[in-house]
Amino acid sequence: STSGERTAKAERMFELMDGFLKNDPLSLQKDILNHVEYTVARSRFSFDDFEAYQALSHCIRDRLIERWHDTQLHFKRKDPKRVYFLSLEYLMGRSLSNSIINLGIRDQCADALSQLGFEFEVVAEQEGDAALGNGGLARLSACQMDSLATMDFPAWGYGLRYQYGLFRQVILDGFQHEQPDYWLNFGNPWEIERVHVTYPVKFYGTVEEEILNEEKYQVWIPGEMIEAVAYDNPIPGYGTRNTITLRLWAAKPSNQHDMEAYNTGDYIDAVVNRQRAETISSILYPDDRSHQGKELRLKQQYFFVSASLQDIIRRFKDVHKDLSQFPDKVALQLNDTHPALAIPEVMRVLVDEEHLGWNKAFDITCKIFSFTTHTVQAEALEKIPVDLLGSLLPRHLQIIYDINSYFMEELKKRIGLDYNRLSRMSIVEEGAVKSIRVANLSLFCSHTVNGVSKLHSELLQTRVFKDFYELWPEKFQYKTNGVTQRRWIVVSNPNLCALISKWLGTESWIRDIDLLMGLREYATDISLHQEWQMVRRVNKMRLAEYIEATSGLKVSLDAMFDVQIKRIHEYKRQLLNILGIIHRYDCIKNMAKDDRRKVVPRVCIIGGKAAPGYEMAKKIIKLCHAVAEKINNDSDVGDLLKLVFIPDYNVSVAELVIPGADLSQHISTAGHEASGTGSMKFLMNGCLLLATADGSTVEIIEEIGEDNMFLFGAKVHEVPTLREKGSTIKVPLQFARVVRMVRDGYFGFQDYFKSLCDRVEGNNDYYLLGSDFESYLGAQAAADKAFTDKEKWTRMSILSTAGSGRFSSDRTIQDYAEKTWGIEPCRCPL
Ligand code: B1H
Repeated sequence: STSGERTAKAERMFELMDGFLKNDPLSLQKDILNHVEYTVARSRFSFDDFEAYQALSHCIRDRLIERWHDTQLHFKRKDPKRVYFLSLEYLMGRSLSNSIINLGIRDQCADALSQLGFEFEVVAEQEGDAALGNGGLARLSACQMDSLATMDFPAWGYGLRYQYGLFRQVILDGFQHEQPDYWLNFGNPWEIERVHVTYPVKFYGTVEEEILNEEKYQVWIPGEMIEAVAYDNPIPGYGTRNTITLRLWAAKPSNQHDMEAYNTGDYIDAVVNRQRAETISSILYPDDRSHQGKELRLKQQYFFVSASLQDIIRRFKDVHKDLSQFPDKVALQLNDTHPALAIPEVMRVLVDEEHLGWNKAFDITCKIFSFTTHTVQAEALEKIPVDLLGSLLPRHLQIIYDINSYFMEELKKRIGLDYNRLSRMSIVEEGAVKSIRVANLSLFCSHTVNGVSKLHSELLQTRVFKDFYELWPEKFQYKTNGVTQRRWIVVSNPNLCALISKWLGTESWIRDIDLLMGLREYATDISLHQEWQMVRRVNKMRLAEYIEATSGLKVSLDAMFDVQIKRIHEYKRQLLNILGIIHRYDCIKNMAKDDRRKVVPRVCIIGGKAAPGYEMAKKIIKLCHAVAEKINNDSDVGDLLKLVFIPDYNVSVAELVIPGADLSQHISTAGHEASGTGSMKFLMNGCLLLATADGSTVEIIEEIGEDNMFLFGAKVHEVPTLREKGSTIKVPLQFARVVRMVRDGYFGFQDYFKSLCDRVEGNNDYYLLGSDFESYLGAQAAADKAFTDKEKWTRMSILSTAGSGRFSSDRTIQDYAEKTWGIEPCRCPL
C-alpha cells in the first residue's frame, strides 16, 4: 500500500478508537463486567471471587498493553542502548495488586469492586503464585525488573516459561512432600503468547569444515531442532508510563523436527516423539546448588540463550547493518553462570554466521557481557562435563577450547609458566571428569564481574577469584542487592505505606527511597509511636489469622513474633534456631512457676522449602515439627512459647508474614550468605533483625548501627581458625544439653535425627553451631529485654525502616546502569 493509503487507514483506526481506557471506578466497573461476560464467559449477574479476579486481571492487562505498545514504540524511535537481562529464574509471585499499584489505580479498582459487591483484598488473593525460581536469586530478578521499568530503563528480561514452577511443599506427619506446581492450570492473564515470535533452536550433530572464498569455516550440522515460542509478560513501572517486557520462552516441537519419520510413514510415533520436545521448558530444577551434569538442564540453558540471542540480534539488525556497533547498542547481563552459554553462542554467530573473524568477534563479545555471581564457595561453581557439552553442542565446545587457548596465551604473557596457577585458572578442568568451568569462562569474557554485597565482593577478591582479581582488578565491582519497595511495602503493607506517606507528607519515597530517611526525625515522636504500633498490631493480627487457618494454632498478639523464612540450608542454620528454641523450652520447664511471669512470650515461626534430594534439610523440617508438637501441647508453657512451621513458603506468603514480624533471623555462618535479601524486606517493614555479620547484614549495620539490631556470632575472619580448632573448641554446656535431648529421643524419631546431631558435634560442626551458640543466646536475651521496653523497640523499628533506603533495588539498578551497562533512561511521554 502507498503511504497515503496507510495514513488514511491510520486515521480511520484512530476515529474508531475510544481513546485510551479510562480509570475512573465507573469505567472500570463496565470493563470488569464486559470481561466477565465476554472473556471469562460467565454471566454478569452471577460470578464469584475467582471470576472477579479473572475479569479484573483482564481489565488491567488491557491497560498494560496500551502502555506497553507506547513504550516499545518509543524505544524503537529513540533507539537507545538496551540492556538484556538473562536469567533462568524469576520469582514474580502474584501480579494483580502489583500492577494495579504501579498503574496508580488502587483506590479506583477497590471502589469499582466494592460497588460490584466484591472486596479488593479477597479478589487479589485468588491469584496463584508464579514461582519460576528457587529463592533469593530469582526474587532478585523480579525486583530488578520492577526497578528497571520504574526508572525508565530500556530493558528486556529473558527467561524460560516453565510449565511446572517450584514444587508445592506439603507437610504430612511433619515430613516434606513435593507436589507438582502446574501453575498454568487456571490460565495466566499476565502473559501474551506470541505465536509468530518463534526461533529454531538446534542441538547435537557434527561440525564440518567448509571453504568459502578461500577461507576455512566451521559449520555446525545440527541433529535436532526445537522451536522456541515467546510469551511476553508486561512489567509496568510505578509513576511512569513505561512498561517493559519479560519474554519467556516455551519449547514447541518444530515442524522440521522429525521429517524423516513422517516420510517413512510412522505417523503416530512421530507425533508422540514431537511431544517430547516440550519437556525442555517443562520443569524448573528445584535444587539451588547441585544439579550439575544433567543433560536436560544444559538443554534448558542453551535453549533459552539461543532463542534470546536470535531475538536480540534480530531487533538490532532491524535498524543497524553492521554488527561491529553491537556493543554501542547492547549490554548483556548474565545472572550468575546459568546463561553463560551465551558467550560461545555470540562467538559462534559472529564467527560462523557473520564471518567477522575471530579477533573482531572476541573483541565485541568482551564488550557486551557483564556477569554477576551469587556464589560464595568455589566448590559451588557450575561445571559442565566436556563429554556432555561435546555431544549436545559440539561447535560450542570447540569455541570454548579456542577461547581457552587464547586465554592461556594471554595468561602466560602475564604470569609466565606458573603451571599450577595456569591450571587453576584454566577454563578447562582436567581430572576424572574433564569439565568446563563456567565461571572462569564468564570472568574472562565479561568486561565486569559483580558481587552482590560488599563482604561478598571481598571474598571474591581474596578467595574465590583471587587469581583473577590479581590480574584484572579493574573488572571487579559489586552492587549490593536491593528489593523493590513497591512490592515489599506498598503492596504488602498498605497500612505502613499510608503511615509513612502521612508522616513524610509525600508519596514520593515510593520512587525516591532516600526520602525514607526523613522518618529519623520522628523516631522518638510519641504520636508516631502510637500509630506505628497500631499498624504493626493489625499486621500481626492478619498473620495470626493465617497461622490459625493453616495450622490450627492460636497465638497471642502480645508475644514477640520471631520469624525465619528462607530456603532450608545447613549454612542458613535453621537448626541453630530450633536448638535455641529447645533451650528456651528447657529453661521454661525448669523454672519456678513464679519466674515464668518474667518470660517474654514468643511465637517462633519458621518456613521454607528443602531441595527434594537434600536429606539434612528435610530432617531439619521434621525436627521443627517434632519440637513444635512437644512445645505447643505442653500446658506448662502455654503462651510463653509457640513454634509454627508455615508450609509452602512462597512470595505471597512472604508478603503476609514479613509485615507481621517483630524479629527476624538471618543467622548464616559468617562468609556463607553472598547477600541475603529477606533481611532487607524485614528492615523496610520495621522488623528488627537478629543476625550474624554475613552478606548484606554488614552494610545494614552501616546504615542503622549495631545498636538497632541484635548482632552475634563469629566474624568472617574468625571462621577458618574456629574450623581448624574443631572439636577442641569449648562448646557451652547448654548446647551439649539440647543436642542430647534430640539424641535421646525427647522429641521422638531418635534414629532419624541421629545424623542431624552428628553433624553439629565435635569435628563435624562445619557451620559452627556449637561455637556460636552462647553468643546466639546472648542476642536472643537482648531481644527479649528490648521487647519489654516498648518505646525503645518502637524507636528501633522506626529507625530500621528509616535506614532501609540503601537496600532498594532502585539503587542497585541505578548503579548497574551507570557503572556496568552504560545505559540511560528512556522515558515514554504521557
Ligand atoms: C543464590 C544461587 C543459586 N546464590 C544455583 N546462588 C541455582 C545457585 O538453580 N540453580 O542452579 C539457583 C540459585 N542463589 C542467592 O542469591 C544467594 O544465596 C543469596 O545470598 C543472595 O541474596 C541471592 C541473590 O543475590
